[in-house]
Amino acid sequence: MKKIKFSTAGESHGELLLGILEGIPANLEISEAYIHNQLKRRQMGFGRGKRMQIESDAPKICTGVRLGKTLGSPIGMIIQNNDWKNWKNKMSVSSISNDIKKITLPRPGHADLAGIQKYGFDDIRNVIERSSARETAMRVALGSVCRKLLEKFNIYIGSYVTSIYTIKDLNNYQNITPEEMNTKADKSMVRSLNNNVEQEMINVIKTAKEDGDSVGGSFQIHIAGVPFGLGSYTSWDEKLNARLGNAILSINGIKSFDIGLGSLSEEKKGSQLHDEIFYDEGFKRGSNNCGGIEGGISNGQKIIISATMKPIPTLIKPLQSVDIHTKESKLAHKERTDSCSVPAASIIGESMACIVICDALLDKFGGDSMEELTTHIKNSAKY
Ligand code: EPS
Repeated sequence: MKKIKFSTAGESHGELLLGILEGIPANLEISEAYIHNQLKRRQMGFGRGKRMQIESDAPKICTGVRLGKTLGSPIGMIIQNNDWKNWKNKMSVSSISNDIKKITLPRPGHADLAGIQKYGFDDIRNVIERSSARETAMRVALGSVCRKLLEKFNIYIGSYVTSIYTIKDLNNYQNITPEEMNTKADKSMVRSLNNNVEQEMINVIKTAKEDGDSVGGSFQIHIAGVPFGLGSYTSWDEKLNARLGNAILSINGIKSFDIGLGSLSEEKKGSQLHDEIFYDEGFKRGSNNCGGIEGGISNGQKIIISATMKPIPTLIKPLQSVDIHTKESKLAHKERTDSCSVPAASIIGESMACIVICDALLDKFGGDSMEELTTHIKNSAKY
């Protein structure tokens, strides 16, 4: 990240989540209500467990905003964990005398075993709490501020679910806007745009849940309105595709990331894949297989990202594991879980993309205030 810095803190069942976002120019209008609307989108989706019914995920802006506008200083936020009241002993900050049962059966696919080995813990609870996807609520909150900034420059981000388990939506939605995409996807329990596969997606999640199992899937993110020239080919860490990849692959459970046709590019010859160039009052392209980024630079077309999330590793019908203390062969630990959280992951993906595009925009155009940034973009942005 070049201009934006952010960090989050907080455990899944601790008192709250904490976030700090630095680098947002002064005078951006922002409200808790705007951020809360994005957080509500993350809470939705068929296949979530009971936790989302407990949480309201209401953000509180604590610093960096005055009278509805950013000050240019670090923006600090908190989100209370409503469930904390049920975990006060287990998550006590101070050492307490109560005997708290340790978790000793690592779940295959989770951070459990690698985590205790790395940090020398004898209780997997110490790993579960921070490796939980609960943390992503704060990423969505901070990403919403970046989304608000991007909207000021008509850059919009949308997403939808392309597959759940083996049920795929093969339609191409390049012709609809990200706003249209979200309007429709947000009404669907699985964030699907395709009425023909939506029910099948719901059914595979239902079956997985009934079987004590879980399912993953894929989603696509579309970013429209991005000017030419964000990112660069000049150095490895300037490339916009790599910066987006880093952000998306950092989301819990994400196993693959693609730009444009991505891994499907191998099925095409060069003559079939590359997007031909025409001129008609400006350069035009015949297609967008590159997904809006060439040579690590945005080319003015829609940026199209695909990502795949693995099935959640906490299983109600657990897999084989080994007790970390006794070394006895036993079934893995189980606790409340989601049977599918791909719809939520698509919102987290949108939010991470917002942070990266906002960072790249500020990197190229700069400005201490929104007024300055607007002037710089007006004077030099190419669309
Ligand atoms: C999540 C909160 C968690 C899980 C889920 C995501 O709440 P709890 O563990 O109390 O049920 O629902 O996290 C996982 C499944 C995981 O493996 O980390 C959230 O807020 O998104």
